Amino acid sequence: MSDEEIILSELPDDELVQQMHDDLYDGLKEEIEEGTRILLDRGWSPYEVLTQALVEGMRIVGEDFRDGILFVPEVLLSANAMKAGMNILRPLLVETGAPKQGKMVIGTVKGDIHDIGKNLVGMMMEGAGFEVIDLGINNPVENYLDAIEKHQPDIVGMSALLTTTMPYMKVVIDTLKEKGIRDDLIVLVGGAPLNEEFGKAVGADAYCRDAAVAVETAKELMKRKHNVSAAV
Ligand code: B1M
Repeated sequence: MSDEEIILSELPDDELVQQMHDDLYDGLKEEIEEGTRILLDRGWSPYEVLTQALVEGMRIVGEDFRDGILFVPEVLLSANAMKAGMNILRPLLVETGAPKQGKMVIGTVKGDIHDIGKNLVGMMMEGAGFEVIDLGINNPVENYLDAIEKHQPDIVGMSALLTTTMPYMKVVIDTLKEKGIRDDLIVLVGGAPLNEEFGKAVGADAYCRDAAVAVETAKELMKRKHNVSAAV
């Protein structure tokens, strides 16, 4: 069957998800939007669509990017298609009416322009009741400092997807220490090349494997922060 003949709405769930992985791979924005809506109409939760159709599709793209089968222009199209799907899910993930939890400033660090994971974390944090100030990509330490001064967040989140940019997280944390504000903040870090050990080494409060872990960790550390301030 050629691509033109595939009618997404006629595919059973598993084939539709498979087709969405292919469409994400091919950077087909409209098809991803359509597939996202169909799964939602069939009763899938926004989180299931996000993880099973979109994030999994991007994982496959990542493998072929690594292996030199896909190149930057193609991956940009995939990223575009992914973002189109995320735009549909965003209001659904965000408007959960969850009680207010706290405030987070989040950004991708200097030298790094990957933002899909960071956006996802922002969305999920908003959905869990956090106010999120998104600094976007390629942030030097000054951007974090300015945002901290302006917004007085509880949490600072940093994202890095490159092994060359992840060390910059330490620059930011060391600067927070120099300014004497490190201990007022919960610092969370994340991104595909990081791990728990790296999070500890740079002095973060926690490394978050994915967006769901970021939400759980943020809630847990906020609870502890409140307990500590109540005890003093
Ligand atoms: Co780039 N890229 N890329 N890329 N890219 C990777 C990261 C890479 C692993 C691909 C590969 O080789 N397999 C590789 C890095 C290798 C390395 O460093 N060892 C790579 C490379 C090399 C590059 C370029 C250098 C390529 C080039 O120019 N030759 C270049 C660098 C540009 C730059 O930043 N200066 C580049 C460019 C690009 C595009 C622009 C084409 C595009 C980005 C588009 C965009 O983001 N708007 C892109 C993409 C899409 C990828 C891959 C394929 C997918 C990343 C992604 O969006 N994943 C990626 C391959 C991979 O990661 N496997 C790759 C989906 C997303 C949901 O997952 O971002 O991991 P992730 O986020 C997760 C968790 O990590 C965590 O939660 C998220 C959701 O669950 N998390 C956090 C992330 N941030 C968090 C922050 C937190 C908490 C949790 O704060 C509290």
